[in-house]
Amino acid sequence: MDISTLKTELVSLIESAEDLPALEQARVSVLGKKGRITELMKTLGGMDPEARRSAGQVINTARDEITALIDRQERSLKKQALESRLAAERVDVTLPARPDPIGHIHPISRTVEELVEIFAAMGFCVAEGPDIDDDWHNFTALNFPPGHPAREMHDTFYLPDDPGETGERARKLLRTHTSTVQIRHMVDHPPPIRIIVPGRVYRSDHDMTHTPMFHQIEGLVVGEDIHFGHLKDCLTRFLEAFFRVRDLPVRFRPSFFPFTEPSAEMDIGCSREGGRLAIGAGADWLEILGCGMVHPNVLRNCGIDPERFSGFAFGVGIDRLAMLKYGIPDLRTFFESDLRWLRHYGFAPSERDSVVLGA
Ligand code: 2NL
Repeated sequence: MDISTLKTELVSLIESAEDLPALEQARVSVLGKKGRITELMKTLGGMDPEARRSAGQVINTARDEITALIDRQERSLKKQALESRLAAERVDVTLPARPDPIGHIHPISRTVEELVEIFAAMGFCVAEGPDIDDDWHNFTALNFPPGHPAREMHDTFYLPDDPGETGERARKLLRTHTSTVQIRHMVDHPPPIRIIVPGRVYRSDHDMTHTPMFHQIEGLVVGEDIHFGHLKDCLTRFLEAFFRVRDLPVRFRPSFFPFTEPSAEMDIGCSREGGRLAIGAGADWLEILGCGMVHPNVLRNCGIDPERFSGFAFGVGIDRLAMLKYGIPDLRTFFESDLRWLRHYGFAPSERDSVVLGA
C-alpha cells in the first residue's frame, strides 16, 4: 500500500478515537508489536540497501508524525475528560450541610452546656468533685442534724466504711446532692467564691418521677455583703436566659433547708391553657428550684467567718429543666439508652446557638 494512503487512514483512525481507551487501542494497532507501522518496518529487511534507506526515512517520518498526533490527541482527550468531570461533579458550596447521621448529643449533656454557658457569662466557674463522698461532706458540714431522715439507709446509698478514715469521714456514700463539692471548694478556697457544680447525684428512689441517679446543678456565691437581692437577680436572669423569656414572672415562697437560712422555693410563671404548658406569663406557677442564704453554721464548718462573709446558694434538677425546655414527657427515658429515643430527642453537634443574657 502507498505510504501516504496508509498515513491518511491511520490519521483518521486516531482522530476518530473518542476516549482514552479507544485511543490506546488505536495506538497499539498502529505502533504496537503487530501494529501497521511496525509491520511496515519489518518489510525493510527484505529490501536492497538503496530502497531500504529511502523507504526507512519515509516510514520513520510517518511514524514520528503519527506518534506526535497520538500525543496531541491524548492531551486533548485528557483535557476533555477533566472538563466533563468538573462539570458533572460541580460542588455547590452554598448548600446546607447534611445533618450528621451518626451521633446525637443527649439532652442532659446539651442542657448542662447551656447552664454552664449562662452562668459563665455571669462570672461563675465550674467546680467538680467525686461522686463517692463521705458523711461529713454530704450531711454534717451542711448542718444536717445527726438523726435527719435524709441520712437514712433507705434514702442514701452507703458504701462499706473506709478503714483508712475515722468517724463520719469513714462513712462513704454516693452524694445525694452536689453540695459536697461546694463544701470542698469552701474548705480549699477563701471568698470571694462564685461557682456552679453540675453533676450526677444518687438517691434510693425509683418510681414514675424518680430515678436512683439523676442530675443536679448547684450554685454558690460567697463574699462580703452578699444579700438576698443578689440571689433574686442572679436566679431571675438565669431562668430568663435558660427559657429565653424576657420579663419572666417569678415568685419566692418561704421554705426550709438545713443548709440555708432563710430558704425559699422559686416559682416561674406559666400557662397550662388547653393542657399545654407554656413558660412565661400566665395564670399558673411552676416550682423550679430551691435556694437561700448560706446558713452561718455551714460557712463556719468550712472555715469561713460568717461575721465577715455571707452567701447565697441554690439547687436545681437538670433532668427536669431539660424535660420542661425540650418537651420530654418521661424522666426514666433519659437513662434507658434507647438509640431511637436519642435520635428523636438528641441534638446534632452543630445545633448550638449562644446564650444572650436578658434576651
Ligand atoms: C433543691 C434545693 C438547694 C442549696 C441547694 C447549698 C449548698 C451549700 C450551702 C448552702 Cl454548700 N446551700 N445548696 C441551697 C438551697 C437549695 O437545693 O430543691 N434542689 C433540687
